[in-house]
Amino acid sequence: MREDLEKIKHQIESFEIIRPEQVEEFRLKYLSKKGELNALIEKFKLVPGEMKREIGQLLNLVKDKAKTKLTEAQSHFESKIKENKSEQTDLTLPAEKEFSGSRHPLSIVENEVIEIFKKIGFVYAEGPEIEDDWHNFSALNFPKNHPARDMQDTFFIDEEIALRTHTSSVQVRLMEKQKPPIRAIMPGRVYRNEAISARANCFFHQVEGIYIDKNVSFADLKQTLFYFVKALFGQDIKIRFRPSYFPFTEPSAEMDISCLLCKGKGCNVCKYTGWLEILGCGMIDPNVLKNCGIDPEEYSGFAFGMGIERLAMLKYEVKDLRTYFNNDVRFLNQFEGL
Ligand code: 2U9
Repeated sequence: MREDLEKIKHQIESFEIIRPEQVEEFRLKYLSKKGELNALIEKFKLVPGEMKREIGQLLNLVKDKAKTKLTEAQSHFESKIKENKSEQTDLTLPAEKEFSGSRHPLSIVENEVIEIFKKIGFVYAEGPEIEDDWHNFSALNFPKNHPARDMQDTFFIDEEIALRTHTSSVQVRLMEKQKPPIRAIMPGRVYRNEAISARANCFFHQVEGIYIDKNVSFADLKQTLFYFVKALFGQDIKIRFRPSYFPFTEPSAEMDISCLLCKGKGCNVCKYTGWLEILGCGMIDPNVLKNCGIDPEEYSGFAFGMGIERLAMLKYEVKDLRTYFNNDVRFLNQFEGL
């Protein structure tokens, strides 16, 4: 019996499995019910008691060897089949669409605004989001008791330092550094201490602009903004100005454009007025020029400011402000390629 086992062990070791059909051949020869190993198990019953232990161990060893060889061969041919499948890809099929990411709608609008102003000589400027009282309020003519300085409207870090409430602080820094003529726009994130809702958030994005030179007039302001809205919303757009108040401009105005949806006829977007409020503007207050080291006798300037969320809401008809910030890819994917 020992010799038989040694012989089979040798045969198993030298059995070459080169082709897939040889896997089954091997199994049938050694491991099936009618295979050679089972025949030996039958013979094992006749082995005398004192040899049972030694022969039994050898029998188990040969059986394990055969089983290992079989499973190795099976997995070898299975992975070969998988490889072949991937090699046989049908090249005539249309390519699968790969999503490459998209720009955020607010970035799209911000970039558009920057490009429009760049064309008429405005440069781009940036500044810190954490500001001191001087650059965010005092230099801009905010009286000490102005409501915007209230804790309810501003996120204070300490008595002197706060998160900027507008990007005007960047203009102040620019004017302090640079002599006129200055023509610049400042886009950026600003913070207001407000409860989050469909129409308000504790932060939003602005683009502000200033133009300071000799003899800059309200007519320059009007024409510049008219050029801007025509470039952004189309040549048919109409504008109107309403008087307003800002601490940093005098006179101040708010500018409306004819409703994009109903073209001025009246609809629920423009609340049946035919007009949409789009930005605030005015002539820079002489006090603000003085605060920033510019002589108001020699120079004058205009300034304007607008919310990017509002522009994007009008452009893409998004009703709820929170849609911009909850990172839902179903919303964001729609801007792919813009
Ligand atoms: C300096 C002097 C003046 C920037 C201006 C506005 C009018 C304005 C709001 C529009 C909607 C902010 O986003 S919003 O809430 N802004 O109405 N901003 S004039 O005036 C300046 C800026 C800097 C030195």
